[in-house]
Amino acid sequence: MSATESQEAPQTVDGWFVLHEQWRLDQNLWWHLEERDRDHHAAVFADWIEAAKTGGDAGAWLTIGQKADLLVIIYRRTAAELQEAQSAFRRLDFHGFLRPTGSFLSVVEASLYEASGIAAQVVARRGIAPGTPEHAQAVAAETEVQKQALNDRVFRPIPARSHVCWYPMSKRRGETWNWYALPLDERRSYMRGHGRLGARYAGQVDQIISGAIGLDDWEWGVDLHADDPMVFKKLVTDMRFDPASSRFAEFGEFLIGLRAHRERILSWLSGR
Ligand code: 76R
Repeated sequence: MSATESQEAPQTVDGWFVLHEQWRLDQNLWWHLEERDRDHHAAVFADWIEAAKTGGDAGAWLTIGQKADLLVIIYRRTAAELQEAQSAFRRLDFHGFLRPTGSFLSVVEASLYEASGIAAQVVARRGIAPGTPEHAQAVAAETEVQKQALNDRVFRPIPARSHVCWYPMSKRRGETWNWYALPLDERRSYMRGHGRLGARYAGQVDQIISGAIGLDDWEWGVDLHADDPMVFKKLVTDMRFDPASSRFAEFGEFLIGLRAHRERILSWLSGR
């Protein structure tokens, strides 16, 4: 392992710019409105969420606990488009009844820790001798195929699940355990163990990892989407014992939400 190699940042395939925003409803103002005004503002908000799916994706979740009442997640191709969506939301009358309790800006990512290794395996199965120009070319071509598959993944719509578990995290930079001082190979091997553990939950959870280094106060956003919220508890517990997390993970606040399409938004905001 050379010194330059040990400093290598993992390459990523980057997808949607993502904005998480969470709010508390100002109950005093809201419930003192005339019913027809409430219904009107609520309907306009529900329409806006629908319309905001165009150009990326968007969704609303009703959250449990005092950290927030509402979580809104928006996906867009560019930071500028995300800002435009944010401004459109700010212009709604309904927005005036919301009190901010947090936001997070990040970019959906897939890391390429494994892509070149997988490409080398695919090429090896074809029987091309390593060390030859054909081999190098075949590995490069296959790596592109892997990247294209990852590219589709980082531009998927928001998973259609009934619950979300969202939290920010960073990797530790302590004296004993410093993720950023590890050689690439060691990080790859940690992430391989992490990925294998996660794969046990295939079909039960869709995880979206978004990178926020240079964009926000934590290094990643983690969104877990599942129909059974017990899956969050089990999966995150399992991860805590996995070395990639037990040695290196630092966490922010967790927020749990129930996906709110039009009807749930309207019943929440009307009390009916
Ligand atoms: O890309 C892949 O899906 C395969 C391997 C994989 C990578 C590279 C993977 C799989 N993750 C990767 C990267 Mn993950 N992940 C988290 C958390 O709570 C905790 O302890 C940590 C929060 C969970 C719950 C989780 C779940 N993962 C990352 C990274 C970037 C690291 C880097 O680049 O340095 C972070 C911060 C992170 C965090 N991960 C999986 C899961 C699950 C369930 C899987 C399996 C997905 C599947 O096979 O369908």
